[in-house]
Formats: sequence, C-alpha cells, structure tokens
Amino acid sequence: TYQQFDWEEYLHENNSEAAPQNCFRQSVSPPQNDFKVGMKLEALDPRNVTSTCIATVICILGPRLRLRLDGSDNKNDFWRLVDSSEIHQIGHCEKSGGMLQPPLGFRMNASSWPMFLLKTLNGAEMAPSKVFQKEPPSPRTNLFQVGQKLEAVDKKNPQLICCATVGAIKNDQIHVTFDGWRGAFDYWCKYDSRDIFPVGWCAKSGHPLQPPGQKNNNGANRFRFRPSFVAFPPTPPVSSSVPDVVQAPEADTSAPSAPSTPIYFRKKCSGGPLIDTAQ
Ligand code: MLZ
Repeated sequence: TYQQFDWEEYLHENNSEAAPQNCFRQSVSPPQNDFKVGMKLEALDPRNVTSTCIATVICILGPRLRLRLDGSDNKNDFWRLVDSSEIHQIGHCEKSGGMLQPPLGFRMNASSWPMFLLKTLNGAEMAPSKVFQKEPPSPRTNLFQVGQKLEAVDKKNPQLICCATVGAIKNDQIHVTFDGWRGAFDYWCKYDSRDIFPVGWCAKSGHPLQPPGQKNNNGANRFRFRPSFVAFPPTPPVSSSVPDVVQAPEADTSAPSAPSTPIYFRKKCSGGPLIDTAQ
C-alpha cells in the first residue's frame, strides 16, 4: 500500500476548488470491474470508429480496461471504462445487423479475416453480459468553470490519470491542463468526455493517481511522494583504515532534498502507480 495523494490539502494550499460531480459524465460511485485479463469482447476500433472489432482485455486498472484488437499489433492498445458505450458483449454487433471487421492495420491478408475470426473466437473466454455497465448520462450543458480541479487521462500516456485544472472553456469544450507540467500534455475535450473525472475518483475506484509534476514548481513538490520501494545503494562497509567521513548537515533542511546518491530501479520492474513509466 502506498501514500495516496492528498487532494484536500492540495486544494487548500492552492486556494482552488474541485469541479463538482454533476459536471462530469461519470457515475457517482465508480463502476465495479468484473472483467478478467484474457476475456474477449467487441469494441469500436479507435482508429476507425465505424468498425466493430474483437478485442482482448490485456490489463485491468480500477474500472478501466486496457484493450488490444485481435489481429492488430501490441502498439495500438487503448483504454476503456467498463461503463463505456464503445464496448459490448460478443454477439452484439451481429444482433444489431452489423458485421465484425478486421482492425485497421490487420496483420494478415484481408482474405484471411473470416478464418482468423473463427479461430480467435474458438474456445475464447467471452466477457459475460453482466460485467458490462450502463454508460451514465451526459450532463445537459457544460457546467465547468475555469480554475476548477479534476482528474484526467493523459492522452499521451493513457494509462495515467493525473491531477489537472480547467484552463479555459469554449462552448461545449474544456481545456484540460495538467498541474505541474508545461503544457505538452494539455488538450481540449468535450465537457462530457469519459476521460475526465471528479477529484477523488481515483481514490474511490482503486485507480492510481499521478500527482502533479514539478515544472514551474521550483523543482520541488512535496506532493510527489517518494515510494517506499525505491532502493538506495547499500552503504559502503566501514573500514578502520579510512577515517570516517562525517556528512555536514544540509544548509536548508526545510526544503525537500533530492537524494544525493542515485536511485536504482530494477529494469524489469514496471514501477508502482507513482512512478512515471514513460520518462
Ligand atoms: N515521464 C513522462 C510522462 C509524463 C506524464 C505527464 N502527465 C501529465 C514525460 O515526462 O514525458
């Protein structure tokens, strides 16, 4: 277990407010995730939303699913909430008169699609209808106000949900700006986007929350907690032939100081929820 980011303290210190729940197209209590890794379902191809494809659950994070389209590569995974309207039980497409399509960038010849489809579904574990949750309704209008805080998917690192602020509003769009980052990750989206969440959603749903970055923040941010599993190199053995070196105390002990020795990560480890996986 790790120290959760403290929104209450952060809002207070930044003299700011959270966007209220009724601004968002999210259910009041985050939906339960009863999917399992390996289950198959139907999903709209994010790169070609007119086609419905077969997808496999690759990873589960709180109420979100990391999906990969069958017949696609592993470079185009995407994330969906379990109450997304863009995912369905297998059979839904055909029932509504549609036909399952190969994903954009299908790695085989198009003519092999029918056989591929048969094989990929044969013996597969299909997600049962009860694990799909109904999408919550959209608020009727854009209720956001500039300056309000929220939690938002970082579209460039879509596994991350991060602390953000409404930077601007234009008609039905809001500008999502990421706290402590210089703007490279900011984006405009519709007020009813499924990628934005009320403050506290991550904590409630068991999804990790990426705390604010440290840009424009004097390089120090006490809201970035140092995880406990960071390994420091062992201290060298005490040798009697070498005089003990006494480290002088740091000049400013109130400033959060970076460790003077490098931090080593085991390369294989993907890191915990507080570690930037994509540096
Ligand atoms: N370490 C990566 C990811 C940053 C994530 C920012 N999220 C708002 C980078 O610096 O590009």
